[in-house]
Parts: sequence; C-alpha cells; structure tokens
Amino acid sequence: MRVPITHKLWDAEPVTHDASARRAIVVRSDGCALHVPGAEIWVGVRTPGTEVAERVERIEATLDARDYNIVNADGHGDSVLVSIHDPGLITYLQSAYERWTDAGFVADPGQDRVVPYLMPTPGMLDGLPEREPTAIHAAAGRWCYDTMTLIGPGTWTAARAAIDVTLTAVDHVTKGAPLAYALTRPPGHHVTRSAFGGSCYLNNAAVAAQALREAGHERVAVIDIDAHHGNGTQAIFYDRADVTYGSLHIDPAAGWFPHYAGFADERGRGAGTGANLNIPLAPETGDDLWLKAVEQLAAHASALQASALVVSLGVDAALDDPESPLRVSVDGYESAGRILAALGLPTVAVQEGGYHLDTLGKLVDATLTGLGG
Ligand code: SP5
Ligand code: ZN
Repeated sequence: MRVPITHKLWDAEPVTHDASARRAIVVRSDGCALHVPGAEIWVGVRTPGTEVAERVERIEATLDARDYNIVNADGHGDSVLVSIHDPGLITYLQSAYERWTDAGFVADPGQDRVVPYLMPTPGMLDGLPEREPTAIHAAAGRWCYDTMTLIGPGTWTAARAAIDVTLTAVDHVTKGAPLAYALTRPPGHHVTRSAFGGSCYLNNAAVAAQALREAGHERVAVIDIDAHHGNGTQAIFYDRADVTYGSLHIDPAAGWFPHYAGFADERGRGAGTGANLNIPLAPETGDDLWLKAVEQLAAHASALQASALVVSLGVDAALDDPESPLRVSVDGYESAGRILAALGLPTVAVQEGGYHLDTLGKLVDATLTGLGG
C-alpha cells in the first residue's frame, strides 16, 4: 500500500517517493477544526455528533507520518461559492449562531446549538412564496432539511475554511499538479443550492467542480464514493451537461440516508439528461461489487469526455464504519483509487464522510496511494 522507498545510487539524499507517481498534495486548514457539532438530533433524541474535529486530526496525523506534502489553505473570495449556493443560504449560515444567542435560546429553553423546529415543506406552503421568517427559530428550518446538522459558534468559520481548502486544492491542480487532496471538514455533498443537512453546510465538491470549469475545463466529472448518495451535488448539477455526477452508495430504498434521492432512475434533466449516474448498492456489499460500480462510474466519466475529475472521497463505506452497512476493505479503497487514476485526469479529491476514527487515516492514505497511479 505504501509507496516504496527508493534510493538513487548517485545521490546522497534518499528519495522517499517514486518521482513518476502522482503523489497527492494535501491541503488543510486550522479553521476546519472549529466546528463542534455538539450533538445530532435523530428521531428527536440528542446523541453525540459523529462528524467531529478528531476526524481530520487523525487523517492529517497519518498523512503526515507518511511524508505527504501538506500545505495550508490560502484565502479565497466568494465568487465561486455564490455561483453554487443561494446567497440567502450563505447569509443565513454566517449569521445564524449570533442570532440564536441574541434571541436568548442558550439560556431559555437551554439549547446551545441552532436547531430547526419547523420546516416549510412544499406541502405546507402549497404555492405560497417561501418568505424569510423574522424569528431565528423559524429561519432555522428555512435553509436546513434535517435535525442532525446543528450550528454552533465555529460552524460558519469551519465550513468557509473548507471552501478555502477546496479552492486551494483546485489552484494546485490548475497550476499543473496532477493530484490534490482537500482535507475538508465539515463535509459537503448533501448540500443543495439552497438547503443543507447530513452533517454538511457548504458543498465543497460542487465548488471544486465549478472552479475547475471556470479554470477552463469544458467538462468536469464528479465521482462520489462516499457511502451515502450526494444528493446535494446531484441536485446542483442535475440540469447541466458540463458537470457530470456519478455515485455509488447504500441503496436509499433499503432505508438509508438521504432516503429521497440516489435512485438509479435519476439520470439528469434537460441539457443534463444522461449526465447523472446513480448506482445504489445493497447493505453488506463488499469489495467485488463495489469496485465493479467504481469501474462503471469511471467509464461514465470517460464516455462523457471529462477533462478533470473531482472525487468526493468519503471513506464511510468501510467495513468498520458505524454510519453505513457497506463492507469495503482498505485494499478496496486503494483499488478504487487506481481505477480512477487510470482515467489519467487532473484530479481534486475532497474529503466527505468517514467516521471510524481508528481507520480513517489508513483508508484515506490507501485511496490517495491508488489515485497516485
Ligand atoms: C457526509 C456524510 O457522510 N453524511 C452522512 C450523514 C448521514 N447521517 C445519517 C444518520 C442517520 C442516523 N444515525 C444514527 C446515529 C445516531 N447518532
Ligand atoms: Zn457519507
């Protein structure tokens, strides 16, 4: 799994990695640790959050020990972000925690995170305009579609830092690096243009794809190997032919998040018809079938003639992961990386889910090793 250590005989300095391999540049930010979920409220029960800062700390520690080139993110403006998300969502995320504390909810009724209580579903509005409510406790359901994705004091800073990490990784690739990895947190693929959820606040992978488009790539493929369907990324590009989305994931029809999206008959709409590909998998699926699906996703990206690749790199399909019933091995992740590397495209890998702290680092290292070709 590790890149073999080689020594050039004519050189005093040991060369730690094969120079021909596409060794990932790793981009990170201190800001990404500042989001503390506090809890996830699931079926009304407050349980400990699983999307914790220790996830990125563990991944970085492993990559650091394996001599990746790790760099800090550079600051970037909002231009790509506002082309992906509704400005109302951005303004809401930026201000929600302060509005919540100003309204006194931390003391009374004793809730230290922004939690929705009312969601204006299409059925409730029945054609009425989706107004911006005055009360923060009502606004909390205007932009968020679940009760698991809470907002605390560092949430906005972390989500915005993840965008800087992502855009810095894109910069490396547009300047000629073959492979960059954005060590993002919080993750992003469940966020649509105007609604967040699934432990995600801003869609990092969608921002990466759009930034690659703006850097001159005519067609960008997003391949999502997170255990869950990336309903947000799918929705953002559903009508477009210039950014294709392919995902393999635990079958929503088997009762898994995001429940309402990720079905095989979702193929895109209008100009995007045929550009979207979903491969739902049964619980307990292991390496063989999972890798066959990865091959199908690679073939789809290749057939649509993408010139750049974004990998939504969730490692929660792993055997030990508590959030999905898929059973992919560390070697399976390395093989997935190799299959995608064979496309020969400049690649930005963006961290999504993965919740088993003890194995996160080696799963990511294995995938990046495979992506290195
Ligand atoms: C980015 C990502 O992987 N998001 C996945 C979010 C899916 N969460 C679904 C949670 C379903 C209920 N889990 C119960 C655990 C209670 N803490
Ligand atoms: Zn996931």
